[in-house]
Amino acid sequence: MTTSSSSTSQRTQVAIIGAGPSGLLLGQLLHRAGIANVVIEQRSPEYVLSRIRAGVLEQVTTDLLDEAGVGQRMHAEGLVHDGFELCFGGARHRIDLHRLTGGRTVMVYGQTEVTRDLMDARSAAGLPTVYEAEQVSLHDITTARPRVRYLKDGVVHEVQADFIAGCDGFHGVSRASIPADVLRCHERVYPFGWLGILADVPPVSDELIYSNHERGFALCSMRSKTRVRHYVQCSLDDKVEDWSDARFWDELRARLDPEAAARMVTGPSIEKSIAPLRSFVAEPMRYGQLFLSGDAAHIVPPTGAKGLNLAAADVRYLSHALAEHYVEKTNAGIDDYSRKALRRVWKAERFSWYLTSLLHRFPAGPGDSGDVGHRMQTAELDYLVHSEAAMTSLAENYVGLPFEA
Ligand code: RFL
Ligand code: PHB
Repeated sequence: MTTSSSSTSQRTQVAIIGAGPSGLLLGQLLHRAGIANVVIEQRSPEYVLSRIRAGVLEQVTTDLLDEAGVGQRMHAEGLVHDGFELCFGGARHRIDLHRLTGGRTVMVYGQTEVTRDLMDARSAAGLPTVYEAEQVSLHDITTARPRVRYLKDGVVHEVQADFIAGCDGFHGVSRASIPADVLRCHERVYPFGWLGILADVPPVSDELIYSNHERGFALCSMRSKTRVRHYVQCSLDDKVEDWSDARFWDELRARLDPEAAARMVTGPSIEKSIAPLRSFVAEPMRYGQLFLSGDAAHIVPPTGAKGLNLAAADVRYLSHALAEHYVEKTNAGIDDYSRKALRRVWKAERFSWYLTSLLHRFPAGPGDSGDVGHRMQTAELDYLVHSEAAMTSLAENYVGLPFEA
């Protein structure tokens, strides 16, 4: 590194923007393949770890965390789930993931823990990570020597790289650095949000419960046998302050079947937040030497538990493609990255949209009368839980589709 009083310059192979799960996992996989990388993050590590998000990992994601050498605590503390329950019409119906998919399961292990494990591995390996980087900007993206510039402690720093990985989430700078006439964005914003709480009480059931109720969607999830993560569909106008803990628990109880409602243990929330729901895809996922991964390129509504898993899938394709570039000296993988990643992205978008449409209360459409939307959902749910074919389709999407060779 060369240093002057007001600027520094550093050289690496891959500059990674963002220290969320995409950026940290990519950094770890590249490191294991012998590829130098620097991670540049605008927030502090504490802030990154304070965001409560995903809870369900597909088997392909847990396999990738193992490949990155960070799966140990997840296997010790995570909960393997063989199925989940759909609740409607006052009763619960089990989807047996294990039986329907020839033995596949999902892992309940919080995104916060995944991120912590990746941060620990990164610092143990002594890999460079810049936190609290301000004014991050991308330069010369379409040349062979792209650069990332940022400000830290009043000093301008520059990282010169072969490639830039844009892993900086939906509001990041990477996608915004691609010219508008190159990028095609597809978006649907749903007319409701999810209010989520975290509480140290035992789960309602051993497995997750997804509930379709006239009052709105509800989800009972968990982080461990002593910590729950619950959600209720709420209005986009609602504020967290409108929802006392008592109001939340009453609303959740009202949206469950009588048996689950009776078993629910309540307690003070330790986190409460509202998330809007959207489907979003930006195409292509490559521009020059810049590759987008994770929420920087796409957002799914959380109903299908696909966001983090999709981010991990992008990172898998990108890490393998970059390893091919450096080790086998072929660009075939990086040239095919966007097409391959988007094929999987759109399938996860479809599944997440489908489950969102099936389980939430929607405002009546212009030609609707009576309660057509809710009746259609109930009929579809009734069909689903009595059709082996329909349940198999749901299960194989939920556990995660296989990767393209
Ligand atoms: P992240 O996690 O947003 O991380 C991006 C990082 O980039 C930083 N950043 C910048 N850094 C430098 N310069 C800039 N200009 C920057 N701008 C931003 C940010 O500070 C941040 O640290 O994106 P990433 O890594 O792609 O990971 C994506 C996942 O976080 C997301 O898809 C999931 O959380 C979605 N999700 C779920 N996914 C699942 O697979 N299973 C689930 O069960 C699940 N549940 C959920 C979810 C998301 C939720 N919310 C809050 C939308 C439940 C909820 C409620
Ligand atoms: C969660 O535990 O946060 C969670 C679980 C399943 C989902 C979404 C979120 O579909």
